[in-house]
Amino acid sequence: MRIVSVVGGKAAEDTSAAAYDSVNPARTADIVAKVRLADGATFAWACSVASAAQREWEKVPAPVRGRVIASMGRLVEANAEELARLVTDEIGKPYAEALGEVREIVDTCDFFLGEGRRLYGQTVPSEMPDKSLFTFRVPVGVAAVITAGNFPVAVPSWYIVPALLCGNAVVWKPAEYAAASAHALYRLFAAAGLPDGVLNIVFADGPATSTGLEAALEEGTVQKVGFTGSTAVGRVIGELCGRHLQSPCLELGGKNPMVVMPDADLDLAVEGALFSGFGTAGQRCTSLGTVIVHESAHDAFVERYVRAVAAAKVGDPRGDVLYGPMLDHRFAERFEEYLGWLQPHHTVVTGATGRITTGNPRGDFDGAGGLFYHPVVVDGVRPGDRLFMEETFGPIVGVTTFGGLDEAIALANRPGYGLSSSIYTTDPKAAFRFRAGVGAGMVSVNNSTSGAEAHLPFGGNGRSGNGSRQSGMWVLDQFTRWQAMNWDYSGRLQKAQMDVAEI
Ligand code: UN1
Repeated sequence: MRIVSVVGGKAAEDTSAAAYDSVNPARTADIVAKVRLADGATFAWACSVASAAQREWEKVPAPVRGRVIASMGRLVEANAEELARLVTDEIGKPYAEALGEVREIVDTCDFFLGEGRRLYGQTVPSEMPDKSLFTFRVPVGVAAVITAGNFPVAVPSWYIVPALLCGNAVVWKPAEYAAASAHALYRLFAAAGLPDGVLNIVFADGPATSTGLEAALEEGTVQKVGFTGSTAVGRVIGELCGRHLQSPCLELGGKNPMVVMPDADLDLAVEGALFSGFGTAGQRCTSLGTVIVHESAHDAFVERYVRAVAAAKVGDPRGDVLYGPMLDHRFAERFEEYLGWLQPHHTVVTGATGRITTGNPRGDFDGAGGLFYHPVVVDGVRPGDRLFMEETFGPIVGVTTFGGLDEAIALANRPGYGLSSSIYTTDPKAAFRFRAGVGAGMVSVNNSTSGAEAHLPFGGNGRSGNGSRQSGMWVLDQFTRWQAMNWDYSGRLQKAQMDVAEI
């Protein structure tokens, strides 16, 4: 499969210099797509094309835009299995999870199609007689959507769907290593009746994207940036947007804690820690980072957790496995770096004593050089350790202990991220106290740190983002701006604050 950027409804064939091979991480000799990468100028040009298209798109009544969103959802649903298979082949996500990811796009469309008939403004009382005040939501303009490849179709849809519904145009820059999945979603969305130029897809590497984005911000053809990815890149994008007086939507990394209280159902906690620690090979922004377990439950928890991890199947993502390979070779290399953070005071309790192989952890997986890693559980991590403080995007989970709830909350907050968190307890007081004390944007009680639903606000604080939220009605505030209108029908000039009616 050969893939090029699509701008204004046309393949942007001849603008690219570089080529990129998107490879199946489970069998690295298989090329899923050959991608032509665009340069910065093409990215900036796409933003100007989107800008022109947006001026027409915003005139389409919101309920009609909602109908287009409905068609997008139906097309994705009708092609769900094919899209999920492609996601599995391209990034190694187990098929069942990939299908769930596609379902999340449909959920997002289901939610926003009705928003086209709401998109409410307000009537507001005036302090003066014979005067009415109103608010309207207006589209921001063009949204540049820059996304990671661990959720190559669902997470982009969290930006694209509401942005389009609100009357914006979009330039989407997906991760190169998930280009084929992104292109497939683009084609389904475009087939739903979007006018040319309203949704554009540009494949570009990091440097070309930042040059292009900077030029577009300078020219005034981008009004909102939505970015999902690492905290390091999020800082760069935040600075760039800040220089142009824009506040981006930043959805960054996490070091998501799970607190296990002494009264917790341990088997349930183990199940949650298995799924959120190792599902998607630990490559979710909501993946579990550290289990913070009460000292009285530590030994029992670790014993059961290690047993569950050892029994878990890792391998061919087309089969029934807990997780497959790393997303691509860069993630594999970075994961090996994280393993270098192991300290003498850590106890590696699974993962072949921490010896990492790039072959199948359970044998030679098809002899195809897949990027598979053993699951690793590290007991005894503590504040100050890099393994405790930093996101480690991969199949590794730390374990530490606490004595009282306040200590557990302090440990949960210590790394300074604030995306997802979880507590296992049967005591409602502990659950609510944890909710109030933890700095995370999302809190689970007796559930894992992963697996957000499409109509709740999704997002983080601190090193996990700038407080912007995706999903649900809250995202409308990202993709619209409030416009205030006052209408004076008194027939005279009434001056605010100066002509206040007396009682
Ligand atoms: C991400 O990894 O960027 O809640 C998002 C979850 C998924 C989304 C993860 N639905 O884990």
